[in-house]
Amino acid sequence: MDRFSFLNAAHSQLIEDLYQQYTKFPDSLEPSWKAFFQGFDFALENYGETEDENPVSNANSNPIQSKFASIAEGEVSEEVKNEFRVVNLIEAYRIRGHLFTKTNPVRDRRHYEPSLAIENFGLTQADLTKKFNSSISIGMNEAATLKEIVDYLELIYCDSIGLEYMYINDVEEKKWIRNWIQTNENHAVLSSDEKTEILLKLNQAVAFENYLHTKFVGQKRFSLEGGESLIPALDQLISRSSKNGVDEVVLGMAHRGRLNVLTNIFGKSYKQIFSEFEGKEFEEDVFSGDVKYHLGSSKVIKSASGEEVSIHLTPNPSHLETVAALVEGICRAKVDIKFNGDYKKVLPIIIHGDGAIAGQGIVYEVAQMMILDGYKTGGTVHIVVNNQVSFTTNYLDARSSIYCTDIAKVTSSPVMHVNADDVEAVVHAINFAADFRAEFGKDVYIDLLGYRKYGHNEGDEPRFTQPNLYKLISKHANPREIYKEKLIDEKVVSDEVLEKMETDFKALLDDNFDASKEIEKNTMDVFMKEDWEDYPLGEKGSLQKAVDTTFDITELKKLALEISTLPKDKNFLKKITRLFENRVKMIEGNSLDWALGELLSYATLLNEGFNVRISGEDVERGTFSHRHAVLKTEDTEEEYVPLRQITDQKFDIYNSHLSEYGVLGFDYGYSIVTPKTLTVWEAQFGDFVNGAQIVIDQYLVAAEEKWKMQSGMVMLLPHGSEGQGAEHSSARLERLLTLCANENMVVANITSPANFFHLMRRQMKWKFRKPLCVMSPKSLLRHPKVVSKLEDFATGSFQPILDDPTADPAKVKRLVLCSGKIYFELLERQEKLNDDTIAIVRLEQIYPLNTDGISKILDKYNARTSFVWAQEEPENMGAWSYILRNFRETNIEVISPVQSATPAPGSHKMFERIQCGIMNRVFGTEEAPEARPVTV
Ligand SMILES: Cc1ncc(C[n+]2csc(CCOP(=O)(O)OP(=O)(O)O)c2C)c(N)n1
Ligand SMILES: [Mg+2]
Repeated sequence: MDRFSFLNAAHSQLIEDLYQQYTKFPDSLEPSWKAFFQGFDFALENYGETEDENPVSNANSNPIQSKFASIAEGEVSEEVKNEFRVVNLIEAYRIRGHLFTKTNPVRDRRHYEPSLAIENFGLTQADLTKKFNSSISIGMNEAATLKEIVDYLELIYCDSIGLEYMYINDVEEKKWIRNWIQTNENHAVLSSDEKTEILLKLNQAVAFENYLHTKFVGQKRFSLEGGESLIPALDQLISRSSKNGVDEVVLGMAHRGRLNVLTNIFGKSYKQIFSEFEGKEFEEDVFSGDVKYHLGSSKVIKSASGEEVSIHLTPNPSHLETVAALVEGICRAKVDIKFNGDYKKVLPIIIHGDGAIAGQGIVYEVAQMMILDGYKTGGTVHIVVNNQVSFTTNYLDARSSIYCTDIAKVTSSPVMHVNADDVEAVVHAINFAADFRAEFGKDVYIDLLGYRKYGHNEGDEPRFTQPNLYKLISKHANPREIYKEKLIDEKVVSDEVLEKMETDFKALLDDNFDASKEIEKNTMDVFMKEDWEDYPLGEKGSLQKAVDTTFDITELKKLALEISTLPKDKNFLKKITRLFENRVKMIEGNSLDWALGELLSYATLLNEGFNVRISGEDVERGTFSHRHAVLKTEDTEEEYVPLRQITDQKFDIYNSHLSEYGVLGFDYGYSIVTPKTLTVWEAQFGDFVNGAQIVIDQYLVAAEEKWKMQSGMVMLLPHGSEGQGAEHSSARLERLLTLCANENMVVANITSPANFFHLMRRQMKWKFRKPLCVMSPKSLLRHPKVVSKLEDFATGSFQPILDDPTADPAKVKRLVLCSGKIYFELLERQEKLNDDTIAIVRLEQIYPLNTDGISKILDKYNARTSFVWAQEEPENMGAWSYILRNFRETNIEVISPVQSATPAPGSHKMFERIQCGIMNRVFGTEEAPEARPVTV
């Protein structure tokens, strides 16, 4: 047998690592380990007969094992071996203690092997009374008996809190965590007042749910029962964080317990909630509102420590976990704009369900933001309201990981699993989360392990699917009763005080119930209202009004030259130098391309006091290498950002991680806080936007109607059929257009740099905010005809329709309406044919349609003129269905590729044939013999 079998493989590696660290940096180790190795060296020096004088020189040797091996078996005393065994036991508690906790309030935990029984570590019952020095390494004052050590470890690692942290690689973080939990054996130290306050919050949480249960029988409320300690937990998190320096808290949560949070944390009046149960309409006619358990709120409250804290509950759609991305974006915007980069001022809290956190991919996308430059928020506190079930699905079917929180390991974040029935442990875990986040600016997870008293909603029968569990739950006392008993035992509160607490609150609810009857129509709290005071909601028709987006031409040229001139003292790649020289030539030659148009829109907005944030995959250079907003010097890779040289305003541009859903959600969140920041998200190719479809459907297009929440978010979606195959051709314009109604956003497909410039500037010049989706160009980025003059930028305005500049209405027989890149193909054919019987009109803004402008153009041409919509997307895609719906009274024909299940063909030859077919049909020609007729 191995002489050192008491050191199992994993632990010998650990000790090996520690020993290595000790030999290099003895002071970096915990004092107890340092003392241990000093003793070990002493033992070696005094008793060790080394067989190999220099074991480290042997490449295959393991120095520590060699050193151990060098001690003759008989020379290691049983005490030393036992000391090692206790070290192993301690290590095992740290690594695996969380598997053996008392964290499940209603049923036994799964069984894990090997257990932490001392016999599994080579120790015996007889050792329990022996003293060991390893006690010092766990924070005990002096050598302690094994029994004392085990009891102590049980308290720290295996009571109502299970802690996972041993996967963290950062030594400082681990050390800090260890010190934190070793204080008072990882148990809360609370004054009587604090305990009474906790009970008060628990009473509110429990009594509120009971009240709803009896007054609104069977109505959906997604009760918190079984997880009510969330309320004292949030209360504590806000006050502890406020003590730690946080001024604003942004919360994202789903349905479960939301009404409880709205009332008992956000102070929404009980009567308002009761009134919402009556299903009354909202005050405003034009706004459709939302169900009560999705609504948001913003309040300033006084925390228990007396500090003012702004708290926000982000409006939430049904789609679980989407809101997490928004919460991060909202917090980041606040850090950037309001708190001057101080991440300690804003705290993001995300409340998850156990099913959702384990199952939804966006959780991963958001977790990966934790320390990314463009997306970090100084650490998020995640709380899982873990009721051990997801709708009807058992946890065993809901995940492969042991814990629903295992995502935490991706970011090496600590997790505390805590028994939701032990409210003091919950508060303690919350304090840990608040302190860890404040100390390290990283994410931390609290897994609040409770149960769900009823079915998924209150009309559901849970016993259909979990009969055994629900037998246990039905007999289980609620957490208020459990805590009450404890406080009575401890003589912290008397029966009379408790009774008064309960009757007073019940009376308050009764009064509110009566008052709720008086409310005729419901009103809605507007999320983050104070940030939007200068931007009232746009009135109907506002999107059609012209906006002054002009800019002084001299200043414009100056800015253009400044952002196109590189500093002489930095060394850039030759290609970059040439590209920038070429930009200067374009400016001097008064023919500016798309990139210049885009960059000038940012430059002028910055110049006027707005900020710009652009994010997305590879946006710094630009997927198509057109933007070059961030340059790297050739030698040192130093960053140079031309747009930052012209202004003190913020020009932020970030390459994102490879995420659409998470990043669009984040940037959308950013945009709802910052009306003065042009917030742009660019998809790598437009088709990838469907990965973020949930954000578009649930927020971007609908938030104003549901929650009166505005956003000036811009989405740049590269779109256009360019023979690259089925993918990368379409941003699914058709889908976006089906989402347009009530002026909820702008959808544009732009063909000139100047028009794009005005469109982007209009976004910020409006006195309200609307999302903007741009079908943005690929090949047009470098098309020789896609250029504009400085005057077009300086004096023009956004043109929703571009009429044919050369058409003579008297000669025109066919009016072709189109949008985007196909215009240039039509134009090319027209010029080739020298055909003046056809007028080509471009829709630059597809939604909302400028119907007056279109009517004026139609009126110019005579009644016999035929009217055609031409598109390169298959007939079932693109804007055709939308055009048809909007031109019901007009006799309009479509020329497009035939309907198809994919947006474009796989073969380039076929693509050419299809494009040529469109031209042939528009111009009535038979060119390109290979062109196949395109049916309509
Ligand atoms: C993305 C998404 N898929 C499905 C649903 C439907 N749904 C609503 S609640 C729920 C179960 C959620 O379970 P869990 O996260 O554990 O929260 P709980 O309701 O148990 O608090 C499901 C599947 C949803 N709302 N969102
Ligand atoms: Mg659940």
